[in-house]
Amino acid sequence: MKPTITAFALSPDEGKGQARDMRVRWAFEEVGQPYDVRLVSFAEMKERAHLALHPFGQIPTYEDGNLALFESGAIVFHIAQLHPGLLPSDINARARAVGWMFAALNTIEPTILEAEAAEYLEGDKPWYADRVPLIEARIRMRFGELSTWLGDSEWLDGNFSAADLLMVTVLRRLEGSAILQEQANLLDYVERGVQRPAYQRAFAAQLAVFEEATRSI
Ligand code: GTB
Repeated sequence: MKPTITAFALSPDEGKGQARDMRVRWAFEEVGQPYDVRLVSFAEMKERAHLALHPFGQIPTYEDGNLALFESGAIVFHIAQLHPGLLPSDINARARAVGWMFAALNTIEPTILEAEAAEYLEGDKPWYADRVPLIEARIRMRFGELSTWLGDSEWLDGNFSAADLLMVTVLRRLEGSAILQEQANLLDYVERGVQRPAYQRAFAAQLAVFEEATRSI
């Protein structure tokens, strides 16, 4: 039996790899684990059957046998624990990689999400123009710190790991933005990540869903 994940039936990003099933698809591709995808509409995500898998009515979810998981980070971690290739076997190196997984989702990603949420929820409010530079300064600070850590290393801590997989997908949220362009080594880091064959396969699979959905509209 293959694990099954859920993904957008019609992704708002038009299959550009921004929806979080991309992280899970990429992890599967890195370790060579085939998987099935169940596509869900926005309405279906809020129905009882999906809420039993995901309390917040979102994608992605993961089902394998009697295990159901939600949260892309937890799913990627589970895949990395089941299969070699995404976490070092040395216990200390593994702990550091897990630390960087948390850093991607808990220190870097929230600054980016704050910018997106502010634009979406407060973009028409009189205070929004004053908020933007404050939010951008926080992103710049974290990106600067991350850039200093990375230096001219290829990956965050030794070999490519689940931490890099998550960090690259997080940084990609600002692809094309001036803030990311300012950090040349972060740009190169993202590029190294997206050039990985496993990433390319995952991206193509996500894009194919959108193309198929729009062909039949
Ligand atoms: N913390 C959770 C995780 O990491 O799994 C967050 C999951 C999440 O935000 N899921 C989003 C979702 O289901 C899809 S990925 N949203 C529907 C809802 O909440 O009702 C977020 C996302 C959506 C769209 C784009 N885009 O179009 O660019 C990018 C990212």
